[in-house]
Amino acid sequence: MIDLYTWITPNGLKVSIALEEFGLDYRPHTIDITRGDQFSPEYRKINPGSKIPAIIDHDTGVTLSDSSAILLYLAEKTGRLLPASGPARIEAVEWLFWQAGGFGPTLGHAHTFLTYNPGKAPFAEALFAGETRRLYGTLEARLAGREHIAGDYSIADIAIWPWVSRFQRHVIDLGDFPKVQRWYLAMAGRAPVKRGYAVPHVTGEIPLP
Ligand SMILES: N[C@@H](CCC(=O)N[C@@H](CS)C(=O)NCC(=O)O)C(=O)O
Repeated sequence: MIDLYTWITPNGLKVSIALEEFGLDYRPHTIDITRGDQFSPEYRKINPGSKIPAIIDHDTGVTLSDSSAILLYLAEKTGRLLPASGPARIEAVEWLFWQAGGFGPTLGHAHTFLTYNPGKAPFAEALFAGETRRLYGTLEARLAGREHIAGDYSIADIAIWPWVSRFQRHVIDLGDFPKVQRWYLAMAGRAPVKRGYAVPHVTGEIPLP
């Protein structure tokens, strides 16, 4: 049994979607970051960094935070959605890191400036809007002639998709990136993705372009 501490944001959705895809037994716990649950003494024992998501795997005694590390851990635990070794594995890891180091943080900043604080910091708005578009261009080029991000469906797809599901908040028209849109809609149709999207509570339908 795995305890999942999460909220309705992309980093949390990555892990609930992965747990649904792997078919692992888990219990979701709501950490509402809008009311400061992440700073409670109880949660800080699980993740001293006060960020969601985190898991406790009672089968192994492992407590883990950071969505990319959790995805890697779950893929290794199950032996699924990540090649076991060789060039195919490192290619999927490359895109997992691309998301962790660039796509996720940049889109998060784009939300902060473009959607939550418009007009306060024009330079930052232009910077993150431009960088977001550049990263979508990278993804569009990557998906040319490919069904998935790296080889077969993998944790690289699961890491990137929840961020794309917030396309309205980073003011991207998916119609400008048809290969990303095709990949996004294909994943949106998967039953485990739909189930994971509703954790820790239903926020509505998956946004469609
Ligand atoms: N690198 C971390 C980032 C986690 C993160 O930024 N979580 C956000 C929600 S998506 C959070 O907990 N924010 C609460 C806060 O900053 O106080 C990961 O991939 O899990």
